[in-house]
Amino acid sequence: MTSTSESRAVSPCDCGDTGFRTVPRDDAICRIEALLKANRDTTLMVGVVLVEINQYQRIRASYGYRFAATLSKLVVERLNKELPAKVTVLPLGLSEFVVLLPDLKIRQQLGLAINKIQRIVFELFSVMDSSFRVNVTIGASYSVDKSVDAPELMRLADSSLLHAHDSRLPQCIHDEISDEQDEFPFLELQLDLERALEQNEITSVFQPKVEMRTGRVVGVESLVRWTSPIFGVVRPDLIIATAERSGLINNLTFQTLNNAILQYQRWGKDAVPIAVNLSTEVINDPALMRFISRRNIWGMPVEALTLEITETAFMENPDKAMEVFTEINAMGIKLSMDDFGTGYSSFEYLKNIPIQEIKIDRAFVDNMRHERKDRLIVETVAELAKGFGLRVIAEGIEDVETYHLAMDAGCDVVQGYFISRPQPPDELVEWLHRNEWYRP
Ligand code: G
Ligand code: G
Ligand code: MN
Repeated sequence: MTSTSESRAVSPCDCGDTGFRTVPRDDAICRIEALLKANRDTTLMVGVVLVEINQYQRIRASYGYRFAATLSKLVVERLNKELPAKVTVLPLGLSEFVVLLPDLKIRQQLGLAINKIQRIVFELFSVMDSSFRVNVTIGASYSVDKSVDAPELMRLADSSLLHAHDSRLPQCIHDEISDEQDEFPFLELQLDLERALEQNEITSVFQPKVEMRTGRVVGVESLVRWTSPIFGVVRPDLIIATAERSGLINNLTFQTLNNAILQYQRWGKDAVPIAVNLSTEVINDPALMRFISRRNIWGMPVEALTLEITETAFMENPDKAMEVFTEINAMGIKLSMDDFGTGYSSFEYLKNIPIQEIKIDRAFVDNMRHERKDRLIVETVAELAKGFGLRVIAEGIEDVETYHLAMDAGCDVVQGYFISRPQPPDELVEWLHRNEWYRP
């Protein structure tokens, strides 16, 4: 039997075709090309807006394909209905649409169109008898430059969408991404990071935390450092972001934990408690729990280890984080909530969360010198934390004035360039012996 495409085609069955049909990307690019041509002798610009429904796989997995496809269809229909007739909406996939704006006079019109799209989709949809709210991420481009062709305009929109995702932004227009980022060879960086992890090239520096009342160093925070032979010094946030994006974050975390343990042993009688930062991805991974529960390989008492996690990471999946925190705590390891004040914690979680320490974000701390409101925030957080029996750290103390303000606000411990910059292990030991930090 010949298997022609016709004989293989599936005809709609009677179990309810959703009627959702996508348009190939090639066709969309042809449409863009036609719009560019029509504008060739004018100053008008073409805008390309990619709209992606967030968590689409989750919607499909939870409610089923028919529900998800119906929702997609409703999104397209509503966009078509509410946007001006000259605007084209094309579904590229179930969760991805492109909106073509044919005649922008100024860039601001693109921003307005994006706002409008967000507002249109955010209104409740009713799908198969239930109400549903959609969140989207948007990446957009426009033909600022007459030399730009349709495939390039599409690429710029794709790159903006990716950037929005990576930076957790609701939207991004291509001219908001710096050239540096656009041209940055992320793939090469990723490969080199993978190699560096295999060859133990990642090191840690340590920044002291000092108790104000006694002047005692109560511990250090370990911060990752890496000098790549290809890229030179790589910023820690870029190291972390690259590791998260490429599935290397577990390796990186194990490495930093190992660094901390080894360092603790090497310090011998000079050893101080060490805090290690954890990123969100790691919390959700059972491998972390297995790693830290193998206590027999430890050359470090569990009480000497603190794990820091940002408030934002915690709130991404608070129930899961609570569960993991409880387990970690049960092993005797301390927990610290980092960058506090930037992540919309609910008091409900704060009330029950098994942590021992709160670190007030340095944005508030640093601004105490200038704004009474920031002083008030630090005071209030300190009071709340103390009420809950938690240690309060003010991070990012850069001068004596802020040091005193932190003390007056009721913080227990300070960390920042004023006390000490993060230091390599040997220098830190010398520093501990000199104990040269300012003690009022
Ligand atoms: O010095 P600093 O520039 O070191 O660090 C920048 C950011 O990177 C901070 O927000 C810090 O929490 C984070 N960071 C530093 N080291 C680590 C690490 O080992 N693991 C994780 N997950 N984050 C780290
Ligand atoms: O997010 P986390 O709190 O882990 O970040 C620690 C980051 O803060 C590191 O990048 C560290 O180098 C930086 N840092 C530590 N002390 C200071 C300080 O006094 N001022 C500034 N600007 N950054 C600091
Ligand atoms: Mn930290």
